[in-house]
Amino acid sequence: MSGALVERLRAARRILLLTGAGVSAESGLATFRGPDGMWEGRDPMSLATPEAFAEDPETVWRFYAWRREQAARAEPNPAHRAIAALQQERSGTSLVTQNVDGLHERAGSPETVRLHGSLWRLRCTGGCGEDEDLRQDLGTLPARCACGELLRPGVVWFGESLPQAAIAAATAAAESAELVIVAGTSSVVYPAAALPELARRHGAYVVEVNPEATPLTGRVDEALPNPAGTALPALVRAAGVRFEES
Ligand code: BJW
Ligand code: ZN
Repeated sequence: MSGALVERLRAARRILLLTGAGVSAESGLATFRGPDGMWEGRDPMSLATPEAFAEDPETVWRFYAWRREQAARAEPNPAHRAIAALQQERSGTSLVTQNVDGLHERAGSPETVRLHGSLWRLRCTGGCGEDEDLRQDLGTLPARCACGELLRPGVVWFGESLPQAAIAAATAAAESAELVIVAGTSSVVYPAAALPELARRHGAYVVEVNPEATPLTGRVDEALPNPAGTALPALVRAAGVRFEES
């Protein structure tokens, strides 16, 4: 961690945290593009599409039921908790996540901009507009809406638009941030991957937290090649926020 970064952490009024699946890796959740990212021998990328759902909704529903079970069993880790502590302490902090697992919320993050939706939401594939919290057991999969059409997970698949309000909030946060911390993302999925670049053009100091190099690594002000569960608590403490690991 450079002196310039410590300085920014102390002084920045607007900080943007952009997170991806790697932030939940230390909670035991598989990332998408890692070697452990398979489900029943299939690449999760091949299931996260509207085409896969149209072709075989039951398989896609089973995949998301499995993902929800994994997420429900997982606990937030020090990375999630450090981010929540920073948000609580410094009101100008924004959290924008690509994750759908709900662990930021469970760690106590007061506000989370969810770019790719949530495992804990449902939407109707028909035109009835149903969009609800998932509360009870869905019973037989694929689940059906009261209107008779199929329900689908409330997540964003490839080729689909991101929620308008989320993309607007993320863009505004990127344009006004003095410091951006990008943690646990491979930075290959757009438009999320364009946010650090946008912030940098608007003058932000951009830091990446990832043990592996990504397409973003060469274009940041500082790359910290450490796991998020170690790096984020250290960054938050360097910002002057008291944070206890447990
Ligand atoms: C650790 C760690 C530890 C591990 N600590 N780190 C411009 C250019 C090219 C293509 C496009 C473009 N604009 C749009 C597109 C098309 C497409 C896209 O981006 N394609 C590229 C892949 C080529 N984008 C879209 O379709 C988006 N929609 C859209 O743009 O609509 C308009 C439009 C459509 C078509 C054309 C043009 C415009 C929608 C994207 C939706 C993504 N959905 C998913 C599934 C969500 C539901 C679910 O969860 O199942 O979102 S895909 C998947 O990838 C998921 C993730 O949120 C997302 C990002 O993954 P993430 O979080 O980065 O995870 P990994 O696994 O990739 O990386 C983990 C990282 O952690 C690794 O780097 C590790 O090293 C690291 N790590 N341990 C810190 N302890
Ligand atoms: Zn419906």
